[in-house]
This record gives sequence, C-alpha cells and structure tokens, in this order.
Amino acid sequence: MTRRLLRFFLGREWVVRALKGLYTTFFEEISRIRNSNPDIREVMPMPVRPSALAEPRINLLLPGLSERHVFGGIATALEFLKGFEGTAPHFRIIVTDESRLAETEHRRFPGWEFVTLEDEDGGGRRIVPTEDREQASLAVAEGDRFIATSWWTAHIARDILRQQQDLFPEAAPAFIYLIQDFEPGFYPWSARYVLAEQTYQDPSAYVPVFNTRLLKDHSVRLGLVPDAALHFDPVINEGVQESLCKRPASRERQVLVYGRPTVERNAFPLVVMSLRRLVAARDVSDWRFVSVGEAHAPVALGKGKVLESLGKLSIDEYGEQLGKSFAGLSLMVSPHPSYPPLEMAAAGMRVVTNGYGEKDLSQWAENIISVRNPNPQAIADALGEQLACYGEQADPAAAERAHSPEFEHYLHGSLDFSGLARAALGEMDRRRGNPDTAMVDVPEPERADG
Ligand code: TRH
Repeated sequence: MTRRLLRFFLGREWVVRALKGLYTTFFEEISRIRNSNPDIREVMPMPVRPSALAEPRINLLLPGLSERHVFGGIATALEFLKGFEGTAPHFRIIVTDESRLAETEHRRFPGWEFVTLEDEDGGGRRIVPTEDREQASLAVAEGDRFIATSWWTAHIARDILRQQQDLFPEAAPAFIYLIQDFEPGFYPWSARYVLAEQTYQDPSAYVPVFNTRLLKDHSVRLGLVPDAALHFDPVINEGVQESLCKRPASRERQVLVYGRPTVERNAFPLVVMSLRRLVAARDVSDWRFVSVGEAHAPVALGKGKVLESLGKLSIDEYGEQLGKSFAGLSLMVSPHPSYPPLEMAAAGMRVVTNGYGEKDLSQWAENIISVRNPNPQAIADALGEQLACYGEQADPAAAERAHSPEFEHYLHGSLDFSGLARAALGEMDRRRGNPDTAMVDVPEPERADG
C-alpha cells in the first residue's frame, strides 16, 4: 500500500521536480549522510570455523540466488557447478550478498537443503546465505574447494582459503575463478575498480575459467593469464530455445531493446539517444519500441513515439518477444558478447550491437550488425537500414546460416562442463606444493559440439 502510494507520487512530474530541488539544495547534507560509513560491503570478510566433514565438497560462491538476480551470469555459474557432479560427494552454494532466501525461492532448488551459517555442518547439497556473516562463521573442512564467480567472491575465496590453510595445511592452495567479464570495467577508477583488478593479478592464487574465448583473449592481451587458460563458449539458454520452438515466429513492426538503465555496461543512454535519432530521421510511425530486462519509466523518443518498458520477463515471455520482434538493439560495453544479442540472432531477428576491442559479433552471424564505433548516429543508421528491410520476406533460415564456429556451437552445441571441471580440479592438484607449474600444460578443453 505504502509502496503503491509512493510510486503514485513519484510518478507526478511536480513531485520529481520538487525532490530534485530539495536534492540540489541539501546536496552536501545528503552526501554527508550517504558517505558517513564508507565501506564495500560485498568484500566483508568471511570468518571460518573448522568442520570435521571428511569427504571433498565443492563450494560455489555466488552473489545472489533469488530469481530477480538470475540473468545470464548467475545462470551460467549454476550450470558450471553441474559440471562438477561426480567429482565430490558434497556440494554447497554460498550466497554472499543475501541474508535469507524466501520460501518461493526454495522451490526452485529441489533436492537442496537451505541452511544457515549457525547450523551444524553436514554433507549433501546445501545452500547457505551468508550476508549476515558479521555474526556467524562458515564451517570449512579440509576437503572444501571453492569456485568464485565474480571479483568480490574471488576476494572472499582468498579470505576463506587463507583461514582454511591455517586450519588444514593440506587444503587446496588455489580456488577456481569463473571469469565472465573484465569486471574492473564495471566501475570508474575507484576502490572497487582496483579491488576487482587485483583479483586477476596473482595467477598462483586461482585457476581461471573464462566465459568465451573473446574474454580470455582480452585477458591474455592484458598479460593477466597465459594462452593455455581454460575457456568455454556459450550455448543458447534452454528455456529461450524451448520458448522459441513453442510458437512460430511472426515478425511484427517491433524493435526489441535490451534496456537495463542501472547496468552501465548495457549503455542505456546510448540506446535512447540512438532511438531518438532514428525516430527523428525516418518514418517509423508504424513501429513499436519495446524494452526488456529491467523496469523503467516510458521514455519519449520524439514524434509521439515512446520506448515502452516490459521489465524483466520470464524466460518464456522473453522468448515470445524474441519471436515477434523484427529487429533488436542490444549493447554491451565489454569484451564479452553478452547473451541477448545472440538470443535475438538465434530467434532470427535482425540485431544491432556494438563492437569492443576485438569483439565483432557480425563475424558470428549474418543477422548481427556490429557497430565498430558505437555512437548515436552510427547505431541509428545501422538500425534504420535493418528496419528498411521489413517489406522483404523475413528469412527463417537466417539463424541457421551461422557463419562462425562460435555461433554454430551456440545454436547447436551442448554445454557439458564436466571436462572443464575436471581440467580445473586437475590444475589445482598440479599446483599443490609447486605453484610455479601453474597452467604449464593444461590441455585445451574439448568442445562439446552437438
Ligand atoms: O548476468 P547478465 O547481466 O550478464 C552477465 C554480465 O553482463 C557479464 O558482464 C557477462 O559477461 C555475463 O553475463 C556472461 O546477463 P546477460 O548476458 O545480460 O543475459 C541476460 C539473460 O537474462 C538472458 O540469457 C535471458 C535472461 N533474460 C530474462 O530472463 N528476462 C528478460 O526479460 C531478459 C531481457 C533476459
């Protein structure tokens, strides 16, 4: 009720104007309150206590598990964990940024037991939220091995390993680091930037596994890892695939935008500026512009056109939008391709995205147009050219004519992480007692093409 009322008032233009005025007048006071306790909560230490659990256990350190957090990165990390089946009898997911998980979330993980930090340690499959770790400790045994999935979970993994080594000198000397982006790039030069950067700088501390060869190559060029580092290339999300197969595509005059205003790397201002140029320059009166990924207010594009937001959809609803949109615009300022442009291309849409360094997704599929220097005019031009093709019969086989091994693999491959999991664990063992041998002869992972 209070939320609804607040939302109602915040939707009034005069309220927003008044609040902006207040903010400007009291900026110093507000800044004093906001910065009264400078801290980077996500790297808060994880106190450890000894556990007598005898057999090995694989631990996945994940920032969040609630459905609202699950986009591509977390979904991939959960799949990655499945690759470790058979390598240990026990599994644990340590959720670092959530203090509890709602009952509704429990149902999404059948076969897993939800526990708290205070509970007595035990085997099996356990999920433990640890945001409240100031008051309690994590039970760690000699056979615990850890997988970090973001820069701050890498800091936590190092912190845990240091304490584990003190308790059990025979414990594993390194952790596995699933690297899904160049994460210092998520911030301006800052404390978070430098902390994120550090996680790549001591190669003896971790065994990297990169999400995409593109990202690995970027890191090799920066001198962070050797070329022999492990990597995998993604395959289409099973839910998206099912949703696409469920209904025949019927292309409407609709542009689907990946619109996440709070995720800087998705460059929402650039998306909006480009759409405004497009609307100003062309007759798009019979086109609809729809944004998915995160709820935001409708954005005026000029000439009465609006970018409507559908928010974050279920995978099935998202697939439905992919099936009915003619064109897509999805930006990602990073060496990683991100999943949405690939999903749009797999659905047969005409996709405009951006290049970054060596990233050029137009090499992946012929219905992806990668704008090398993404600026509003260049993006508007590229999108306009695609919309002009609407009269032409949409080519249902476009996605089938994948012209790179990566996209072929994305469409038809299967993602079996078991080979990579074994290679990563093998590398950890190899380093035991001799960190200098790190990454010397790790074999290239096998591609699990279908
Ligand atoms: O987790 P993500 O935000 O992306 C991350 C980071 O971008 C990281 O830098 C990248 O390297 C890593 O993924 C691999 O998610 P991303 O790539 O933007 O993928 C979005 C996924 O979310 C997509 O696979 C489908 C799903 N999705 C929904 O469930 N509902 C929706 O409405 C939309 C638009 C997407």
